[in-house]
Amino acid sequence: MTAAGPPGARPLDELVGGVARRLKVWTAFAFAVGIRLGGPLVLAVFLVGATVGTGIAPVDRTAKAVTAQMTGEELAPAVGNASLVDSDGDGLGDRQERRLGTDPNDPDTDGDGLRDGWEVAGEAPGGAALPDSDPLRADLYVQVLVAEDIQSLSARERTGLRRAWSSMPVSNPDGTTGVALHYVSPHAKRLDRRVTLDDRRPATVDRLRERFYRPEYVGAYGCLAHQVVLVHVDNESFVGVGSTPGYQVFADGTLTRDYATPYTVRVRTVVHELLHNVVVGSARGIDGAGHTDGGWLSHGPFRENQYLSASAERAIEREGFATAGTAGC
Ligand SMILES: [Ca+2]
Ligand SMILES: [Ca+2]
Ligand SMILES: [Ca+2]
Repeated sequence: MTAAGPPGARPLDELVGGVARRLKVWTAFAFAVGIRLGGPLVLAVFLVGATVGTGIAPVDRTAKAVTAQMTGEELAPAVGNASLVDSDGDGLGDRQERRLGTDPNDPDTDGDGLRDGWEVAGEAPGGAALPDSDPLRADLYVQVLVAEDIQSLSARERTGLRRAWSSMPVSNPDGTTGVALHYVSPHAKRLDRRVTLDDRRPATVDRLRERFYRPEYVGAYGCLAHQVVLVHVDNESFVGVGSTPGYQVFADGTLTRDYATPYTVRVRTVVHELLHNVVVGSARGIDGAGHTDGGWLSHGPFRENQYLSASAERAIEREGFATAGTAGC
């Protein structure tokens, strides 16, 4: 893990007119992280195929491999069965992909890190349900954990978080724009403990990540769902952290003020940190710490920065979510 230095931090009270916690600084930073929990997902696409039904080939085999393993009576009908060909190994046969409009040569047509076969089946290997997933539209699955003494996200905040992502100008293969954010459980899980983040050193954040991004909390969603942990941040220099790429963010859950915007400060923090999870920092217009001049990924005033910058948009459209196979998952 390498730490990205804190970019130019600006006091929150300067940004929002002198209200809120003095000296609390709006900043966030990205740090390279290797998710070590959960281990690599085994692409047992054949399970997906079994779920999806007819027309789905054994997942991780090319047509050549499939036919090579067939013998005698099995071989004859299979040779002429183009539906068995799964060129990209995503659990959907080429023929079915053409029918659905997905790319038979790209296992993740919409670049959201979820394989086409999983999205069609609505379930990932391991049993994690992916309700409302769409292989032609970016989906982001989010789990919210709330530390003791922290208010759960209100219905308005949950709607705001969804709205922030759905309004992003990211083009999808089906012609729509935006990212569909889904909560993996209807209500945030409450931790029976107070969690305080008092520094943002990678080692500290890493310890918290290992503590909470584990099956006990994230269940079958390891390497699938992005975990949002609302905690107490006892430090004047930051309000949240997010790994890049990664599946977890921490945000100061005490910042419930909304400053007359559709988003409370903590929701804006979560949007910012989740973007760090999925946007790589090397794209043009994005600095080494993963920040942009304006928009959600900037440090700017809340009111004027509720949009996705063109550079972040390009990064997502070209590369897909940075977590798609690059975070040790
Ligand atoms: Ca396929
Ligand atoms: Ca996908
Ligand atoms: Ca999708």
